[in-house]
Amino acid sequence: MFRSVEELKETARKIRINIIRSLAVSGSGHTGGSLGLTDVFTALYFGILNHDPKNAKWAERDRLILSIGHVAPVLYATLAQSGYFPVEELLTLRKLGSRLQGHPGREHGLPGLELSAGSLGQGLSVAVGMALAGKMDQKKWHVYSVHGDGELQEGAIWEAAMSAAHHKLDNLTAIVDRNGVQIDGKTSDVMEIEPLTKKWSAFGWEVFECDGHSFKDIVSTFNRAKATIGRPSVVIAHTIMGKGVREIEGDYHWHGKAPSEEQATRFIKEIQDHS
Ligand SMILES: Cc1ncc(C[n+]2csc(CCOP(=O)(O)OP(=O)(O)O)c2C)c(N)n1
Repeated sequence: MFRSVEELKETARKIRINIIRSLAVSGSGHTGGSLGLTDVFTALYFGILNHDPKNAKWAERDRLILSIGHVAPVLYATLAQSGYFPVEELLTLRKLGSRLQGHPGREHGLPGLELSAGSLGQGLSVAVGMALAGKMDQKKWHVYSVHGDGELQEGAIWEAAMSAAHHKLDNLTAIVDRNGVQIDGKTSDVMEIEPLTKKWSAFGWEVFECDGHSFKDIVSTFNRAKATIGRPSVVIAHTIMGKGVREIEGDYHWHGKAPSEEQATRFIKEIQDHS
């Protein structure tokens, strides 16, 4: 399902606009990380994943685990853009009875959602279990799990990382949103996670890095990661929190804040003008 870089850019623009619209209507939620991960999600769903939005439970699909449930708006907007459910449903974000809760819950029946998430540090263990099942059943599908850099401060991540290497899970690719910030500030101030490539490497993983806003780089890096044999792979995607809106870019205060209607109008115009 390869798309041209221009098509991916246009799709990412639509997704960013829908993220802002949904957050402005809900009045709460996580804007910074969602905008920062938009290019990675666009590349995954429109250029990498083997999936079928019309048949969300297709047994042979690649699995994408969102471990950082708080950036649900980017997952929801990407799933809707892919055709899993109507784009208009994004405006029900965080409403009572909606399938799109602030942190994703499978009990609400949203097509394309693989994991209920929100409590940080758990997704990699789930991804390891899925990848192990895929190996046992000799399946060809690949498991991707998305993590925050602040999330890597959770000990459970490293327990899962150790087991993935032990079981030689080359059908698993973890993605780290390396935006350098978390809820309370810079990761280097809250709890240093460097040297990150050496850490993953020491845990037995094949390590890749990419510019998380260059589609060419993201797509080629994911393709190389998927080709890894005999060990799990991790892609450290260098991103900017809030990418696409200058007022938000790099500002951790936007980790968990939604735009007002007035801000949303300005932000959407900025994204539309930047073509
Ligand atoms: C186990 C657990 N502890 C704390 C939180 C609260 N929390 C939500 S997001 C977050 C920061 C995560 O940082 P990062 O992974 O870098 O995400 P980003 O700020 O880049 O979106 C925290 C502490 C949580 N959801 N789960």
